[in-house]
Amino acid sequence: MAVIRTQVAIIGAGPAGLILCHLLRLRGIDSVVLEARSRQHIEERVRAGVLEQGTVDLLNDAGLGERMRREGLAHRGITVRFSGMSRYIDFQRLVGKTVTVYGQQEVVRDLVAAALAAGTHLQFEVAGVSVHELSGPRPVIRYRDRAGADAELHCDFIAGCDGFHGVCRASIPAGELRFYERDYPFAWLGVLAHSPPVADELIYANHQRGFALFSMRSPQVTRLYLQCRPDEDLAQWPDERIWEELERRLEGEQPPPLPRGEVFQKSVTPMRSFVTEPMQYGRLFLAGDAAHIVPPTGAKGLNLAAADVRALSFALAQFYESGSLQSLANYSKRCLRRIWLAQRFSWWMTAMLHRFEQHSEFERRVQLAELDYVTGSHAGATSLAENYVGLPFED
Ligand code: FAS
Ligand code: PHB
Repeated sequence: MAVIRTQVAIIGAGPAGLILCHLLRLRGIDSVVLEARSRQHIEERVRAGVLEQGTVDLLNDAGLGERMRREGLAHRGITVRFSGMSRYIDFQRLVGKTVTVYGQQEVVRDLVAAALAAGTHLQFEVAGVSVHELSGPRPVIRYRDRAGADAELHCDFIAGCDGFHGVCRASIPAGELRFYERDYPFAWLGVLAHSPPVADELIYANHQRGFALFSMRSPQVTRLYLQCRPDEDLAQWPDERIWEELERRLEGEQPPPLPRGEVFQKSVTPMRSFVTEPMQYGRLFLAGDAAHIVPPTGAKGLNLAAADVRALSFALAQFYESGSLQSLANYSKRCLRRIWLAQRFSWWMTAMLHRFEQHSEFERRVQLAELDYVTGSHAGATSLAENYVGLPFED
């Protein structure tokens, strides 16, 4: 049986795991990344699309931003549409920062290419991953490699970057963790289409028929979302119906024309808020979706994963430079403050922009009044803007 030794074992090659292996490499810390799926699968998986300024800076500072700078779309604000009218939130003017639209799968593609070029030990299609001796100084991971052979990975620390459905969080003994969660009574029907976007920047629409989001991946590929039921049957949504429903949710004053095109990806994403506390158990550290989930309305998922591993790479470097475990012991508390601020913002955006069946007519009017206040007042718009572009990192 193969026995591999490393300093940090990373489970999961999503944004969290891949950004972490780079940040560690830049600090001379060795890591091995174990990923259950194939390279092709993770590079084609459609997920997030908006990068905060802080995430963009992190990727650039790590030397990973060349294609992002070339192909990413810098946006200075968003449009919020409600009661048949549009209001623009100008991030640049309000808080002096922008966001970048660059698909998560593009980020992952860049990170995988850079990792392999740098000789990072990255194993795809591993199976049966299990973690052991988490409370001791040398945790062990057992797994089968892509050829089906049993193997062991011995390390100083394990980074659990294996997402919401991974093994790491589930391996922590019951009672050691507290969970905070909220499921929403709706989901997002998301499509990718070969058509120019509705507008140069994102439009978030609150409509009587439900929420809609008009985003993009490039000037030729649009990314669109519709609020739907959690158990929505995609077979009931032929392309024609999707375009019609999107048009209806744009109706009102000067509705922007909705260019149509071939829909080449369709999926339903559940809406959930979830936080695990603490994000550490012995020598196992959780990061990204393995520890927390936000509804995508605030575009925070990928950005929170990047912020977690930024903090974790600092703390691990502290250990290897000084032998002190202090910074690692603070990792969870430090990340959770940012996570709860992003949870609040994502919950608030979701509550303000979606249609709640159980809302009374009074609650519906208050929701519209909140949209009017937030988008119509300097103070309200500034609050939305500073959260959307990303709150400063606490260093
Ligand atoms: P990830 O889930 O990206 O990566 C975890 C990795 O671990 C995966 O590659 C998985 O294959 C691997 N893994 C799992 N179990 C393993 C095991 N036992 N052994 C080895 N590897 C294992 N955010 C937005 O802002 N906008 C969106 O539109 C949006 N859409 C989303 C749609 C979906 C369906 C999901 C699930 C999330 C979406 N998100 C969105 C949030 C998303 O961007 C996540 O926050 C982001 O992927 C988190 O990155 P990671 O923590 O790296 O987890
Ligand atoms: C996306 O482009 O996929 C996207 C953008 C903004 C969000 C969620 C998703 O809030």
